Amino acid sequence: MHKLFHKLFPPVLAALLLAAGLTSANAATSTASKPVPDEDGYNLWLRYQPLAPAAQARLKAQARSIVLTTPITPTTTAAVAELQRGVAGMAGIDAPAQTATIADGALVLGTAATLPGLDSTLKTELAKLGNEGYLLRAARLQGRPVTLIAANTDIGLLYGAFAWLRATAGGTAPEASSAPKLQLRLLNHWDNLDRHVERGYAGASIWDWWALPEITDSRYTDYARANASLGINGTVLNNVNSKPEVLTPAYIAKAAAVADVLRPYGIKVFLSARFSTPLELKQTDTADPLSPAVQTWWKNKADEIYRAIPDFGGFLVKANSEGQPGPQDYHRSHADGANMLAAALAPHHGIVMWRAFVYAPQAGKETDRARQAFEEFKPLDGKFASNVLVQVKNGAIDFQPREPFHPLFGAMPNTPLMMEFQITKEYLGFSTDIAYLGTMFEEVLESDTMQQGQGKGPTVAQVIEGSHTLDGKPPLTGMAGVANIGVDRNWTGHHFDQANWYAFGRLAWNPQASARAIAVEWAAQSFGNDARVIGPVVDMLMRSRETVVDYMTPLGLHHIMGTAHHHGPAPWVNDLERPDWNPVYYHRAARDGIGFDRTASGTNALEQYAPALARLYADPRTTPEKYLLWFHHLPWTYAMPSGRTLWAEIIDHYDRGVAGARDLQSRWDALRGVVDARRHAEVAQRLRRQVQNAELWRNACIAYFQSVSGLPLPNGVTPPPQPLEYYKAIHFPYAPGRG
Ligand code: GCW
Repeated sequence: MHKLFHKLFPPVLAALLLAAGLTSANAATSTASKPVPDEDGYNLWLRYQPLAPAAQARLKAQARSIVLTTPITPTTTAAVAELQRGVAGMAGIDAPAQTATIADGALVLGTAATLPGLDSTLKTELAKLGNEGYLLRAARLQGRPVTLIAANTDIGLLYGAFAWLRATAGGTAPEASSAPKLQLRLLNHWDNLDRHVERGYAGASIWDWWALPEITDSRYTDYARANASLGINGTVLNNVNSKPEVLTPAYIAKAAAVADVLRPYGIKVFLSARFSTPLELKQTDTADPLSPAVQTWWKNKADEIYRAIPDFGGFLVKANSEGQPGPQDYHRSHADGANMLAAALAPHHGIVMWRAFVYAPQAGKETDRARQAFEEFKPLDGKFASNVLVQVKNGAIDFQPREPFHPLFGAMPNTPLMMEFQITKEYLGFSTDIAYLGTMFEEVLESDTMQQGQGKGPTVAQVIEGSHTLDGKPPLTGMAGVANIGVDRNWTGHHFDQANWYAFGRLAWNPQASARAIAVEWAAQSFGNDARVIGPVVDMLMRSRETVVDYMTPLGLHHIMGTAHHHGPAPWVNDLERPDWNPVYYHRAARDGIGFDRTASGTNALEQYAPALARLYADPRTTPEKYLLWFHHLPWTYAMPSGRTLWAEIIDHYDRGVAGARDLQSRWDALRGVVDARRHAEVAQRLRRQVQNAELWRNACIAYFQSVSGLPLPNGVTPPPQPLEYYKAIHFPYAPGRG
């Protein structure tokens, strides 16, 4: 242990740092003179690599010491430790930490009450930043030039520390001040208790339920650091397809052990609750939400959980959806179910996130699947308890490569709606294909719901920020992301999939942030603040999702993936148990044309949107091309604005998709020698798979749609190298991640 550390660090803080395993002595020790070593990706965007000499000199001048003016707590300890780790890595110095003397060039953490001589304008600014905001500023304290990390709480200080490190690593000016626009910024793990991750492509679950509670993996702390660095403040540990056992005493103790590790980082633990838990555990004889015995059971259960986890966040519930039990089993509504659980949690300030991902439980009774969540939930607007949020997927079908925003956004002004994005890429190439979701999340968030007229908003971002609510009360707000994390060394399977975790967290903090700016930040921290890398990596990220849309589901096509696992093309599938599971249900390709008519002449799902939007999209000429076949069934010969026929346009997109995948590959090849060899090779391997995947999609879809359209291929188009039967015979029986 460094002598200076003991001299300057009070023993209590030193002990805490040691316990956390985060002292400067075992922080990254690389210096500017060493070459960048191979990376395995474990450190995510928290690499803290040596800066260029001029930036290092600036950093050294700003962090001669780290002064904590607030009490030493696990959270402030984590903040100081992270700063020491970052400064050590980026500047090669051990910045001594202490709690007393403010010297020139100190990095000072504190609140309005503890920062000596803080000027009144800064105090006023700080007062506006709430419990999680922070302020970063070059300032004078007691006449000494210092760098301030100021906040109103310990968590604000931790977020401020991470923000300062992010700016330093990326060579950008730190944000002067920032506060989150959403209250709940949550990961949803679809992790089962046996560690299988539904739709997981990065190995087993990081939650080792078997080993818990006695054994906690050190990875949990790094998970917490990574999430806190983005401002993620909650995590639902288990799959929405939940099991009753997760609410038994043994599993509550396990969840409590995880909560203890995450708590210093401001991350609350939530659980997915199975609606029929008391019945299945044989502790009640019904799960009817209006049964007093059931209500009492849940109240007692909530009390029991809070005894073990005093800051437990609450429940996430998937009910009456895809076979999960729910209140409708007893002819009760979603609101009855949600409010019963909400009543049990309310005394403890817990919340319920009730998912709107529902579609008719019985085959044969369904209307257009895209209509069903709206039909069930819109009538319940205003009927939910104040500690309930309705969690709505970004689109009305299911996490497709592209979907128009869900019509519920903007349509339930008296109910807090929480966004559910999927970070794991169930429909976008698992963890083999690069698809930066920042642009997809941004596209959804900036969509104009047109509830107040075209161009007048609110946007989806404004809806979830709660700025539209009529009664003026600050509602609960939130965003959830279905996690893409597993035990793979690099956490996400593909190095580039780390960017999706990152982008989700940054957009949950500020839903109006720019996907490109986020990509730049991520690239700088993940690959080095070097223009030769950042430019090309950001270009790759920014074009990647459109590339995937092009080779999978261009022009508004959707859900034509392989059955169950959702990998690869299967537009021909027409024999599944329910019509709305079949790709043919979604593309409706026939001799006369292709696309799903959701206008008044079809299912009229369009009427669920605001009138201004519904009018605009009723006409294929004024429907954005990217959603064309989502809303319209059009002849193959329909004349596109490009001058091509629809048939030729579809083919052109598939060709663009393949060209786009090859382009990603050549851009990456050009970075050989600039990016560390290990990550370069690992990404290059996956890009080869991505090109193959793009070719398979292109060839199979062209072969199939040609068999339906009966049209010749336009001049110059390369025919698929194999007959349709060849593509139909390809199966992926062991594809990962199935439910
Ligand atoms: O996207 C679909 C998935 C299911 C998932 C379901 C849901 C957890 O294919 O695996 O189940 O949605 O969101 O509930």
